[in-house]
Amino acid sequence: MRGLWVLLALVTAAKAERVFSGDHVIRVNVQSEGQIQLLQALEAEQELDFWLHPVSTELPVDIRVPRSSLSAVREYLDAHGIPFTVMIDNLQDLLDAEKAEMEENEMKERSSRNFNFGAYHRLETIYSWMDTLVSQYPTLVTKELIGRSYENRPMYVLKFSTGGTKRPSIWIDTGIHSREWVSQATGVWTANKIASVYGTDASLTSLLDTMDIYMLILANPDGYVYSHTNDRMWRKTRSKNPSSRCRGVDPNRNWDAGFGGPGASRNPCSDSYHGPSAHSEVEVKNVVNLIKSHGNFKSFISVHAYSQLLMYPYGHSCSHIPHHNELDSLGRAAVQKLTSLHGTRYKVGSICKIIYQASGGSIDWSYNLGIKYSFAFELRDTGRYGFLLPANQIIPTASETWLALKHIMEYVRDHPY
Ligand code: BHK
Ligand code: ZN
Repeated sequence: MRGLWVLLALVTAAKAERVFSGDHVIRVNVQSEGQIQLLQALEAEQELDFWLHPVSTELPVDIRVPRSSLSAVREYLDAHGIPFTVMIDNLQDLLDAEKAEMEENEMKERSSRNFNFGAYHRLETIYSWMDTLVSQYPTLVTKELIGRSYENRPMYVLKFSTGGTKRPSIWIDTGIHSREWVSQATGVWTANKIASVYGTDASLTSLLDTMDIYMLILANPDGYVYSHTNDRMWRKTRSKNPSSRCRGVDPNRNWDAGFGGPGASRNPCSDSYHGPSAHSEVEVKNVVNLIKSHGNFKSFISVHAYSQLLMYPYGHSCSHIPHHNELDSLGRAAVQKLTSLHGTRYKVGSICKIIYQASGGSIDWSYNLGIKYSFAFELRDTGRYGFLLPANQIIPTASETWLALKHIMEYVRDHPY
C-alpha cells in the first residue's frame, strides 16, 4: 500500500506543472562590447533562460532569472556596473492570469460553440477548429497529414488551393518554437482570414487563382502541448537525447544549412541545441520532405515571436545573399504596410545583422534550396510581455501581420522566377 502511495506521488510529481513564482524577467540595455562579454559569461556559467541573447549593443538582453538565482545575478551585474530594469517581477502572476483567461474562454466557447480568434487554444482545439474551417470552405481548404511528431501527434498543413497540381506555392509555418504562442494564434487567425476573404478581396482571389498557400500552424506539436501542460517556457521539440537527461532539440537549429555552426549549441540541455544531425527531428524532416517532393515553393515564411523584426537569410553566415537588395526592399515595403495599421514598428534586415548569427535555421535552408522569397517574422512585442503576450493583442498582431504577409505574397505572384 505504501509503495503505491510513493508511486502515485512520483507520478504526480512527474506530471506537475513547472512554477515560476518570484521569477523575474530583467532587461539590460547593453552599453558596450565589454558588457556583452560579461553577459555572455553569465549565460555560459549559469543555467539562466535568456529570452534575448547578448550579441550586440543594438538590442536589449532579456533574462528570465529564477527566484533562487536573483541575488547571485543581481550581485554579478552590480559588481560589474551593469544596470538593468525589471520587466516582469513575478512571472507566475502572468502565467496564472493567462491560464485563468484561457479557462474562462474555454467555457464560453463550449456554451456558445464559437471559436474565439482572440484567445490562446490547446492543440486539440486548434485541430478540431481546422476541421471546422475545412467544412466551411470545402472547395478551397484541405487538411493534409504531413507526418507525425516524435510523440506521435499528427502534423497537419492547411492547403488553400483553387485547383491545378503543384502550382507555385507559398509556405507559412507558425509555432516552430512552442512557447511563442502569439505565432500559432496568428497562424489560426491568418488561415481563417485567407479562407474568408477569398472571393471578396480581389488581390487575394487573383493570387489563389494561380498559386497555392500551405500553412503549418503547429510546427512543433509536442512542444506546444508541453508548454500548456508542463512548462510554459518550453521552446524545443520533446525528443530524447541518448547521452543526456535533458530533452529536446531546437527545431530552428536543426536544418541542413550551416548545421552545427556558430549560434547553435552542442549541449543537449541548451535551448539552442542543434541535435545529433541535420533533420534529426522528425518535425523538421516532415517539412523537408513535403517541400522537396512538392518542388514548386516560391516563398517560405516562418513566424516567431518576439522582437518585431522581419528578417531574410542568412543566419548561419553574415555574408550577403545574392538577392540581398531585393529581399531588403521587399521586407521594408511589407513592414510599411504592417506599421500602417496600428503604428507597430519593425526592423528589417538579415538574421545575422539584425539579431545574431544562428546556424541551422529553416529559412537559410529554404533559401539555399532555391526558394528565393524566404523570410522570418518576429511578432510582437518588444519585451514588455515577451513570450507572454496578452491574448487581447492576438487580433491586432495578426491583423497587422496580415498586411505584411499579403504584400509579400502579392509580390511573389507578380515576380515569377
Ligand atoms: C529566427 C529565424 C531564423 C534564425 C534565427 C531566428 C531567431 C530566433 C531563434 O531561432 O533564435 C529567435 C527566437 O526564437 C525568438 O523567436
Ligand atoms: Zn522563435
